[in-house]
Amino acid sequence: MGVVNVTPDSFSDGGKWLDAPTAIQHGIDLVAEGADLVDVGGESTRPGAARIDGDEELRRVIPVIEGLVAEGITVSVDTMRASTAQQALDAGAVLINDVSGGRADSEMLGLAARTHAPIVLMHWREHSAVMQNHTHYDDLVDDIVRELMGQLNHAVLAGVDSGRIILDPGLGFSKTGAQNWTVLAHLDAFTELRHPLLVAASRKRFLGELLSDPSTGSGHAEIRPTDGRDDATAAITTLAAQAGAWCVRVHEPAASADAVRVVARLAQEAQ
Ligand code: PMM
Repeated sequence: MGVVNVTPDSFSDGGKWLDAPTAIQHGIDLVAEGADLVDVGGESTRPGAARIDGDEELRRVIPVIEGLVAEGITVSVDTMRASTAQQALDAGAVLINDVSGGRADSEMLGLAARTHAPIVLMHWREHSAVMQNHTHYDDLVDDIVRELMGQLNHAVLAGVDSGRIILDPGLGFSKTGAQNWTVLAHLDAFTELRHPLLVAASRKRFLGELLSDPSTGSGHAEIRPTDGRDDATAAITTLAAQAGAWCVRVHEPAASADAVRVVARLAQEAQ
C-alpha cells in the first residue's frame, strides 16, 4: 500500500502532494514502483495534530481518489469520518482505512456494514492531539490485542462482515518508540487473530531515533530525517512479510515490493 497524504502537515510528506494533479501523479508513480493499492488521506494523524473539518477533508481527497480510480488504481481512503468514507466509496475507493478502528465516528461501522466495504481497524485509544498521553499499558502486547479484539467485536456487532476486517496494531499511536519495537517483535500475537494484518512503520519517528547520528557534536544525537528512513522501512517490510502480514503501508514502495517478493520466494522453499 503506497501512501498519498493530501495534507500540509503529515510528518514525512506534508505539503508535497497538496494539489490534486500532483497527488494523482504521485499515486500513479507509487503503483509503477510496485504498490498494489494507494491509500489517500486528507487529515494528518501525526502526534499532536489538530483535526480539520469534514468539508476540507473532502475537498482534499475526493478529486485525488477520482483521478486515481480513473487510472484503474485500487484506492483506499484513510479517514476517521463516515461521511468522507461514504463519498470516497462513491468516488470508487474500495477499502476504508480508519485509524480509529471505528471509534472516532459512531457512523463508521454502520457504513462498512451497509456497503460491505472492507475496513482496516487500527488499535486506537485517543485522537492524535493527546494520544501520546495514553501510552500506559499493564502488559503491552496483551493489552493491545485485547483492546483491538474489543474494536473487532464492536464492528461485528454493528454488522460488519468479519471476513472483511483487516487489523493493524497501530505503530506510533498511543505507543512510545520502545513500545513500537515490542509490538514488532510480537507480530505473531496479531496474525494469530486470523484476520489480514496491516503494518505501517514507514518513516515513523522510532526509525529516525534508531538511526540517529551521534556524531553531530551537539551533545545529543540528531534524529535521522524522514527521507533517510526508507531502507529501515524496507527491512521492517521483510520482517512483517515473514511474520505473515497481509499489507505494509509505505511511502516508497520499490524496496518494500522487492522485499515482499524475496519473502514469498523463500516461503515456496519451505513448502
Ligand atoms: N499511520 C499513519 C496514517 N495512517 N493507517 C494505518 N492503518 N496504520 C497506521 O499506522 C497509519 C495509518 C500515519 O503516518 P503518515 O502520516 O505517514 O500517513
